[in-house]
Amino acid sequence: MCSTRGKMELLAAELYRVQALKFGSFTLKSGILSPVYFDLRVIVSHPALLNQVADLLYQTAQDAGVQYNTVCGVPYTALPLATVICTSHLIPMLIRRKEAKDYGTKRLVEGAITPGETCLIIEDVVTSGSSVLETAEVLRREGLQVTDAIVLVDREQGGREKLAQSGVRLHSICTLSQLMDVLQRLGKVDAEMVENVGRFITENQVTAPVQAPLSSALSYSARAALPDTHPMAKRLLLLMEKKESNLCVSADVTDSAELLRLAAELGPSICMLKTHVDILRDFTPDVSSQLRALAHQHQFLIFEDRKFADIGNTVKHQYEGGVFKIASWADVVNVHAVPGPGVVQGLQAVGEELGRGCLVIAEMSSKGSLATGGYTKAAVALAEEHPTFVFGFISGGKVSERPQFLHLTPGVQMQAGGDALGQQYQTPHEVIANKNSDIIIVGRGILSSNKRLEAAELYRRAGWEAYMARIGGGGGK
Ligand code: S5P
Repeated sequence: MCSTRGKMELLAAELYRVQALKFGSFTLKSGILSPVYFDLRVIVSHPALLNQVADLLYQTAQDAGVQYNTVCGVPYTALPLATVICTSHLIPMLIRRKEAKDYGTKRLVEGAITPGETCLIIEDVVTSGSSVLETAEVLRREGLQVTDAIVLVDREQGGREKLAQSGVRLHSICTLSQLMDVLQRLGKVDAEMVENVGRFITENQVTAPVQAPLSSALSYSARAALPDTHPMAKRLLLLMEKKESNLCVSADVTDSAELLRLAAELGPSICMLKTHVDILRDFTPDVSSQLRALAHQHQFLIFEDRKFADIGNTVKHQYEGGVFKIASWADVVNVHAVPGPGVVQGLQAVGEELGRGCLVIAEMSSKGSLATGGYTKAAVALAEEHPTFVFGFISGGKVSERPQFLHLTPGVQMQAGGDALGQQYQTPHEVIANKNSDIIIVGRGILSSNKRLEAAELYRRAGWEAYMARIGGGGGK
């Protein structure tokens, strides 16, 4: 909000004098005709004003109690502002490259990045919030947290709400209406212009303020940043963004050495490895510890597809003990909803304190599956009732609008079809772009190839491109 009246008047008068804001009739980037136009690029030619704006931005962050480790300006206008803030207050800065589209070879962010740290975004003017959001996404992909953005002017056209929906709080030195009031007081604009601008703001809202976006339109990293996202979902969403992979390989092999070879070879391409540990003919505890080491090395999660389906007391033992001691090495397990809440509660009693996560089977890919309609609804309700342990679903597509939940879909191959035992396949595009699921689970589509890595990369790219198409981003790697 506006700082003290005197400071605000000084700022408004200076911005007006250097023509950083102009009145008339201007065609904006979007094609809309606007009675007011900001061009903050000119302030680099006015060092005292540059300092003044930087100081107010810093003060706005202080007043709002924002905690951060680094600062990044939205390129290019806010770069000098971020620089002044950082040099004046000895804060490490990050620079976002705008031109490096080639993700594979060029760094998108320059400066020392410590994943987990919080980066504050600085911007000159916010209209729809999309420029701030783009920068936030790039930073989040590097493992940074982005919780707040500070802006000189909020044009009040819906950007604040849009950013809030993506987990970014917007703080402004002033809003366009406040700026207009000050300029009217100073005699720079008349009442008619103030009214004109007011009408323009009301008639040009870029997003309906209260309408939440569909969860499928949000990026993985934005969903990771939501307040109630389960820590396991958050980890998974962030590593998906980082590796540009929404591929889970279903490692349905019967030989332990082959399982480990698969994990080592495909590890860099996947976000998750799904196991059926009870089909291994030669399982030893050493296999699970080697698998964990590979998961750590290549940054993927381990999902034991055990499909627990008994009373709470029994599944607790099945999860914790027996030969496999699943809870000790699997990040994620899944349950059938058929026994009711007890099955989740039994697993949760073991898994929650180990930081594990669970998926509820809401639908199945096999022909004639009974998990449809009312059963699927009940499975979704079961998940919603246990948000500290359950973070998503096994399903054919999106079954819940809650953006914190992840959807994982098995029965995926490049061509739709099926096998002789009732399995039914959908394509990666169908699953991710049309059915709004989040992760493709692929078994034989990759395993039956004699070039498994190439096949996995094919699926990774197809899954990622479908995701980019869904959220409206560019191409993949
Ligand atoms: O509904 C389901 C649920 C699961 S977890 N349908 C499935 O096929 N699965 C599992 O996904 C199945 O147990 C197998 O491990 C994998 C699919 O393998 P694919 O070879 O057919 O891709």
